[in-house]
Amino acid sequence: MKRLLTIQDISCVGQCSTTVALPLVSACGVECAVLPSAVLSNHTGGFSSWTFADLTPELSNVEKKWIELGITFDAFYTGYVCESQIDPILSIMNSCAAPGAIRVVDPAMADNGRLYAGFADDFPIKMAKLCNGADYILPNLTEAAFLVGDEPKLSGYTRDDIEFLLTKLHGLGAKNVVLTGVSFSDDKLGSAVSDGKTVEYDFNPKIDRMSHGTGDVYASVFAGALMRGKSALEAASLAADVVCEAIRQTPADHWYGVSFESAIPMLANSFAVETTTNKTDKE
Ligand code: PXL
Repeated sequence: MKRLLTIQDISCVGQCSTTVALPLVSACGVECAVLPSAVLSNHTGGFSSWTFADLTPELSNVEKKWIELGITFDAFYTGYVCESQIDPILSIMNSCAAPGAIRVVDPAMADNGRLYAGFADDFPIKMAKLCNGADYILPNLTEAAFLVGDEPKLSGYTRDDIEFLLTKLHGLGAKNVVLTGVSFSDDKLGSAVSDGKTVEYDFNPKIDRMSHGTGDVYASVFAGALMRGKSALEAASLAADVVCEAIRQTPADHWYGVSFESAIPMLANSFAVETTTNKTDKE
């Protein structure tokens, strides 16, 4: 079994970041180790206030211990992190990598044209450093615009705009780019998957509903599926299917996250190996 390390915050309540990554990566059949970068009482997207315990100093303590114990990872998946954590995270990704380890960076910092609460205007420049050398980056359209120094647009991207944006994102030093929130029609929403030579698209029927935490669900399934040998396009497509199912399962009055828990059986089944149980063995 492959071992993935996710580095992002724990929002104790809010169905995002580590509390989403751990169950979803596990449901893919991939061991998920966690390195919490901060502990918040709840996420910052819609709650009126929150507590924030910064665990930056702990990152290098943990790194030293892992080096001493010879602990390595087949993949790293980063999400919501702060400026002071970028260099310690890059250091861990260098010193604790198993041969051929991949880096999946979700530059979780913005949506709907705005940076998340608490991030300074120059934060995207710091996040760009984490994207440099990543095997996969997974920005939404707002994050992508901020990363390359463009004004974010809420709509109106043509296919040429998207492909120009992808070129600029590769210019940050990312090998593959999965750009989410792409739409060329009123009824479809999806992602553009680029390896720097070819761009492929994956679309699902658009669900007209604002949902928090969908980026974390998407990135977690994408990272887990990649580790199970899916191609980037297959992983993107499965991730989008799980997000859609999670949104469909979310009660209308549940505002702070999506009910990804209800999509776990569907996700786990997509990796289920045909097994025949010998009944007599159980009796
Ligand atoms: O879902 C991204 C996310 C993760 N962690 C924290 C957040 C957010 C988005 O608002 O506030 C703490």
